[in-house]
Amino acid sequence: MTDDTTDADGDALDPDEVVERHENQLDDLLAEVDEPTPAEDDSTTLELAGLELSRRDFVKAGAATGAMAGLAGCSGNIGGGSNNTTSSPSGSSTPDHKVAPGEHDEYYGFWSGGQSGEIRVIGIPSMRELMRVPVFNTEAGRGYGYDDQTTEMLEEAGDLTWGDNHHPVLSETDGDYDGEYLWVNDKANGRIARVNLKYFETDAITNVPNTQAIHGCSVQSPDTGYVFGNGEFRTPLPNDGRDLDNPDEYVSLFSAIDPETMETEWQVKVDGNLDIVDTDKDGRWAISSAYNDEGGVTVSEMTRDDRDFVKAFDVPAIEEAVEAGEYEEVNGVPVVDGTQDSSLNQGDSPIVRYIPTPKSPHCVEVGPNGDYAFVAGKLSPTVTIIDIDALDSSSDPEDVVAGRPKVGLGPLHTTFDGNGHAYTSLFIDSQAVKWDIEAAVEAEQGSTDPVIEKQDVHYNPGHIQAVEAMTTDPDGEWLVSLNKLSKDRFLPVGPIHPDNDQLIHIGQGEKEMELVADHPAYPEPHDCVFAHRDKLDPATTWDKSDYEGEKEFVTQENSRVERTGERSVDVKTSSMRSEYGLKDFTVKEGDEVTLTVTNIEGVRDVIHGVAIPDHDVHLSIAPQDTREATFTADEPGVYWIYCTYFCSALHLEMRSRMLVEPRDD
Ligand code: CUK
Ligand code: CUA
Repeated sequence: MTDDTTDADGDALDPDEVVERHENQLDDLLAEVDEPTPAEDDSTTLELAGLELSRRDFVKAGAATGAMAGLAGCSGNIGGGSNNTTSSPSGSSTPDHKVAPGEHDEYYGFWSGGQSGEIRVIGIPSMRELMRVPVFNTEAGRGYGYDDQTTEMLEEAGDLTWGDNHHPVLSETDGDYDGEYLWVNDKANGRIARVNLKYFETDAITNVPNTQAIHGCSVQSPDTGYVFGNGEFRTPLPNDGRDLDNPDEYVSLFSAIDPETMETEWQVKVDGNLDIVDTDKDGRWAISSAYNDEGGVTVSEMTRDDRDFVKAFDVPAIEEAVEAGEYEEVNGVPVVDGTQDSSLNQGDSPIVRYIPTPKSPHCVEVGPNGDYAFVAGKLSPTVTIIDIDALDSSSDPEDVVAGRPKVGLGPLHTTFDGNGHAYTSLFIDSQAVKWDIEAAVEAEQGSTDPVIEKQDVHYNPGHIQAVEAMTTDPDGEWLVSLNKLSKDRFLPVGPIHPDNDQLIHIGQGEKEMELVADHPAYPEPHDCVFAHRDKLDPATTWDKSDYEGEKEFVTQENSRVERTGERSVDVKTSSMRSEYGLKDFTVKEGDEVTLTVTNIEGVRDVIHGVAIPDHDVHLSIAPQDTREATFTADEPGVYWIYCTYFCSALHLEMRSRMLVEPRDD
């Protein structure tokens, strides 16, 4: 493999050479990764369902699926199963995914927004976007990052303007979604945020110390004991200028965050790059996929060895170590040594189990009954099934591997229907593969027999999620494949393409998969999570007792201007259809103005906005809510304040005036 970006003659690569280089690189990597330890006879063919194809053909097939416009399904149905294609079979018993006007969806879907930094709320099965919840980004539509409260929260969390959120996770009680909170990671900046699902608003962001790239994010089942975050990038500890070019000293950190206080309680440093994390259903183990056990800093170094190690964190044992003072405090957080050489990892009960897997796996997901964790191979065509009970009882880490079915090329993520089936996304093959979990445990490692069916998707799927799949009792019925590339699936909109989230009907798992809808997605969701609508109870107006003592509820009678200093003034006003409590107010040039506005209405869906030209102020105020904005009145003049929500027939007349007097001293 070459890491060069020039061809043999030293010329810059042309686009065709770039494709060829990428294919060769993948080909090299894929050729060796069937098992943690390659077989003596390292043949270059894969046998699937009686077919003998070279790995090269597989790579080509995957590439072709994406490259050929209109030829959906060209990679065929390798691996057996039915000949399921993209057209709906006539006479199918699939329930309608379209939701009639005025009807509600059955499920809430929470999508991470990737580099847009937001959470999107999408109804399932209609796939209609219901709302966006800004998290790490600013968003004027909801006044997020424009009022004082959210601005301060964003400033305290690092004063950054964006985040890269991948993994939304829901709070649980008794292993089921309780509809209270959602947490999501920021891979870009090592943060975790919490969204309050009463108000569908971000209410806390924590900047996790000592880490870059919080990637995997999971709540500790069954009762949201912690929120766990995986620091993916290895850095010096502390990262203060030491060991700059000494990668051997870099570590990645597993962090445990208190879901209420959002404080980082403890961290564990480990070898390799931590990737995704999920927990068992009893509060004992958190299981993380990981790659780059080599500790490399380039692609070729990171993929040199044929195996990596999944890490299983024994949470009570780590808590004991913290309790016993067996840690080093770094930037105020106890950091426990969980590297392979650590004294805490010798003997019969290591605090972190290192479980060998084929090299560079991607995800880990724990199945609904908590028996198994599923680690998709990425560069290996297999999913490694880890027997969670065996983590405690077996001394040889190899013994915890309960099965390793061969499912297809580029497996990334797995989801569940609650009826014994797993569904794994195949990035390179551009397919969703349905397979039988118990059959895979019974079968020989590397067997394709557990594979039931493959469904082509368009194209190159990352996460795959079925409804309620992360609970102990998934519903089956619907599954979404979050495809990274859409290529030719939509009207062209310029060179940056939307992703394509595809809705697939799976019934209770007894049916064939049926692709029913494409849904363009703004870049770039990674994952989503679906909760039945009965599990959430969002507020329709604010409850002012939720901010009592923090902000005033300003009535019409109480609307007023108070000078608080030589150059500062408080302006407090109510709002309702179709007037502000103050029809105008006067401040002096250079004043710092703190504007407090209450929406005194109690009627659902009557929102008022506050926009002040040239002052970068925008508030969105729901009924019974109060928001504040602080700004400087720099320039003398008249400024018309207007309402941004079309709230009534007199909305256009809903105005106030800010009169800024010249200051003559
Ligand atoms: S990751 Cu993006 S496809 Cu951040 Cu869960 Cu796998
Ligand atoms: Cu209030 Cu428009």
